[in-house]
Amino acid sequence: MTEVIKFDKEDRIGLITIDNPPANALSFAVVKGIANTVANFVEDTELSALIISGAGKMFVAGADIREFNMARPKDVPELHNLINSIEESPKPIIAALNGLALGGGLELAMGCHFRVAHEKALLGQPEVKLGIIPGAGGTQRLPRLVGAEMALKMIVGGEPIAAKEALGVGLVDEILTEDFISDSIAFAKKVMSGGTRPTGKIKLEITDSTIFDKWRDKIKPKSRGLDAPYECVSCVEAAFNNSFEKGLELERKIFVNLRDGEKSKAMRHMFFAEREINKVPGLSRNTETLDINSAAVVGAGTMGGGIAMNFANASIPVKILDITKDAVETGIEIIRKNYNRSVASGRFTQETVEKRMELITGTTDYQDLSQVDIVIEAVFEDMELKKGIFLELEKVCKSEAILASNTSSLDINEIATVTNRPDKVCGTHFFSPANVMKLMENVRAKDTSIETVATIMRLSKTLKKTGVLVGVGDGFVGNRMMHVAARVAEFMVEEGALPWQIDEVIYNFGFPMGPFAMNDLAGVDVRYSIRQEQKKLYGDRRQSIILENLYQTGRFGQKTNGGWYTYDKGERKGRPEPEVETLIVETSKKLGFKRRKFSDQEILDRYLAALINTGAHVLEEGLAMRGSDIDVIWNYGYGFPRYRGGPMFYADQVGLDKIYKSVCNYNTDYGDWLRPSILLERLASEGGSLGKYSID
Ligand code: 3H9
Repeated sequence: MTEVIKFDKEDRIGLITIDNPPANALSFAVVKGIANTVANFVEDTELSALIISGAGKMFVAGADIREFNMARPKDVPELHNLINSIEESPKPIIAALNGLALGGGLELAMGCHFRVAHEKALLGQPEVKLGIIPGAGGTQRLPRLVGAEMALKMIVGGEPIAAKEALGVGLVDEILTEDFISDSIAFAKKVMSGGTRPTGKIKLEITDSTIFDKWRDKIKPKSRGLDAPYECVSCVEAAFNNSFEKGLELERKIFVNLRDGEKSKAMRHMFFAEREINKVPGLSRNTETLDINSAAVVGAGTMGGGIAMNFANASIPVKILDITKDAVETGIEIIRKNYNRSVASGRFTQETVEKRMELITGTTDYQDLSQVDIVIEAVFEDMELKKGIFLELEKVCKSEAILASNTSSLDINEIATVTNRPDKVCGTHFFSPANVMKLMENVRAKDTSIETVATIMRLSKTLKKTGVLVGVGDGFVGNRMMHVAARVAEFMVEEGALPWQIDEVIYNFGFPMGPFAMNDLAGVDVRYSIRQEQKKLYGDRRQSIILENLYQTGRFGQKTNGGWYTYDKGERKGRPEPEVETLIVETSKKLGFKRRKFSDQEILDRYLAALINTGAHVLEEGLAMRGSDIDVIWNYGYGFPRYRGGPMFYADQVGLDKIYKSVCNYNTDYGDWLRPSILLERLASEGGSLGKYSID
C-alpha cells in the first residue's frame, strides 16, 4: 500500500482516501494505489461497496501534469484502464466528492457507479486549457450522464460547475452537507445491494445533430491556433456516433497526440509558470503584509482611471487626485462611461455600477490622502514631476503607507530618494487598458522591503491580476523587450519590408496584432517621446528614422485616424496607406538602403530573435527572476500566444544554438540592439534552457 492512498473499513464498506497534497493529483503512485485497493476490494467477500474520496479540500485535481513528460513505470496501469476496471467492478463503487473534482478526477468519479458531492464541490473537465482533451473517458462518459449540450459546455469551455448544478444535470446523485464521510458511508449502505450502474452502458441518442457544428462555429473567434477545442467537439460527437469502446479508442488516440504535441507542452509550461511567479525568495506565508483597505491614485488620466476601477471592482475605496477639479471630474466621468459600457453589454447591472462609483471619490488636495494604505502615482512619464509628487506624498501619507509608481520606464530608485521610506516605495506597472489587462509588473527597487513586495504581490491577487515581480531597469521586462523588437521591425521597414507585411506575419504567428497596428493603438507620438528619452541611454546606436519621419507628418495613430495605417471613420482596423508607403520608400532612399524583399520567415526570425535575445539580457541583468516569468509577462501583457508558451519557452523549442547563431548574424545589421547575450551564448553551448532558467 502506498502512503498516498489510505484504506479504512466500516461494516461492509471500504473507504479509499486519496492523500496526495497539494492537489491529490493522480500521480503514478496514486493510480497504482487505487488499482491495488480496487482489485483487493473486488476479491474481498466481506466488503459490499467501496467509496473513493479525497483528503483535505480537494477530491482530485486531475492527472498529475508534472508526470506527463515522464515514462510510466511498468507496474502502474494507465488511468483510463484503471477507470474501466472500476466501472467493471461487480460491486458498487461510489465517488465521494469532498471538494474539487477536475480532469482525471472527474473521469475517475464518472467511472464509479454513484457520485455524491459536498455542497462546496466543483466538477469540471479543464483539460482544454492545457491544450489537451479529457483522456480517461471523459468525452465518452460525460455526455452519457449529462447530454450533449452540457458535456460540450463543460469539456470545450473548461469551466467547472458547482455541485448543485451537477445534481440538477444528473452528474451527481446526492449532495451531502453534514458529516461528509459518515453520510457517504450511509449512502453506500443504501445502494450497496442494488448492483452497479456502469456509465459506459448508458445508450446515447442525439436529438439535434447540428449542435456539433454550431459549437465549432461558436468557438472559432477564441480558438485561433488551437486544436484542442475542436478535438473536444469531435470526441463528444463521436460518443453519439460510435460504440462506447470505439469512442474511448478515438479519445485515447487524440489525447496522446495532443499531449505529445508542442502546443500542449507550451500550455503546460504556462500553467506552471503562472504558479512560479508567486515564489519569491525570502517571501513566505509568514511575511507580514499591510492590509490594503483604502487606496489613492494620483493622475486622473486614462491610466489612473483604469487603475482606480480595479480597486473599486475589488470593493476597495479609492481616491483620485489631480491638479484641477476639472481634470478630476473628467477622469471620473470617463470611468462612469466605461462602466456604463459594461452595463450596455450586459456584463453587470446599473446597481453594480452605482456601488462601484460610490467607492471612487475625487480630490485635488494631497491632505485627503493622509490615511490611505497605498498610493499609486500614474502621471505623465516625467522624472521631475514624479519626484515632486512623491515629495508631497511623503509629507502627507501615514508612515506605513506604500507609495507606488505606475511608471513604465523611469528609475524607481531615483524616485525613492525624495522620500524617507524607500522601503515602502515600489512600482506597480499596470498595462493599458488598466481595467482590462491582467498583467501587473510589480517592481522591486533597491530598498523595497520584502514586506512591501509581499503586499503588492498580494494586492495583485486581490485585484484579480497576474503580478510578476521584476527589477528596476529601462522598460523593466516587458517594454524593454517590446521596444527592441519594435525597433527591429522598423529597421526591416527601412530596409525593404512593409508594416502590413510584418503585422500579418506577427498576427499569423498568433499575436493579437502586429507591432505597427499596436503602435497605432498606443500612439506614434507616445513611442516617439519614449524614443527621445531612450536616446539618452542608447544615442550611439542605430535609430529608427522611419518612426521619426512618420511622427513629423502628424500621423499619431488611431487617435488621428491615421498612423502607420489609415482608419476609416468608426473602424478600428486600419488599411495600408499609400502615403506612408511613399514615406517609407523615400526614407530608405535617404538612408542609402536598396530596398529588398523579406520573406515571412525572415521577418519572424528577426522579430523573435530580438525578443529572445533581449529577454536573455533581462535575465542576465536580474530584472526577471526566471525565464518563465518573462513568458507570463509576454502572454498576459502582449498576447504572446499561450500555445507557443512565451518567448523563452519558444526559444527552447526552436533550439538555443539556432537562435544564438541568428542573433550573431543580425548583430551585424542592428549593432548593440542585438548584442548577443552572454547568457544565451552559455545556455546554447551547454544545451541549457531559457524557459527553465532561474537566477537562484
Ligand atoms: C488531466 O486530468 C488529464 C486526464 O483527462 C487524462 C489523463 C490520462 N498536477 O493552482 P495552485 C499543483 S489533466 C500536478 O497554486 P489553487 C500546482 O502546480 C489535469 N500538480 O492552487 C501547485 O503546485 P506548487 C486536469 C498540480 O488553489 C499546487 O498544486 N486538471 C495539479 O489556486 C497548488 O495549485 C487541471 O487542469 C495537477 N493536476 O488552484 C487542474 N493541479 O504548490 C489544474 C494543481 O508546487 N489545477 N497542482 O506550485 C488547477 O486548476 C489548480 O491548481 C487548482 C487549485 C484549481 C486545482
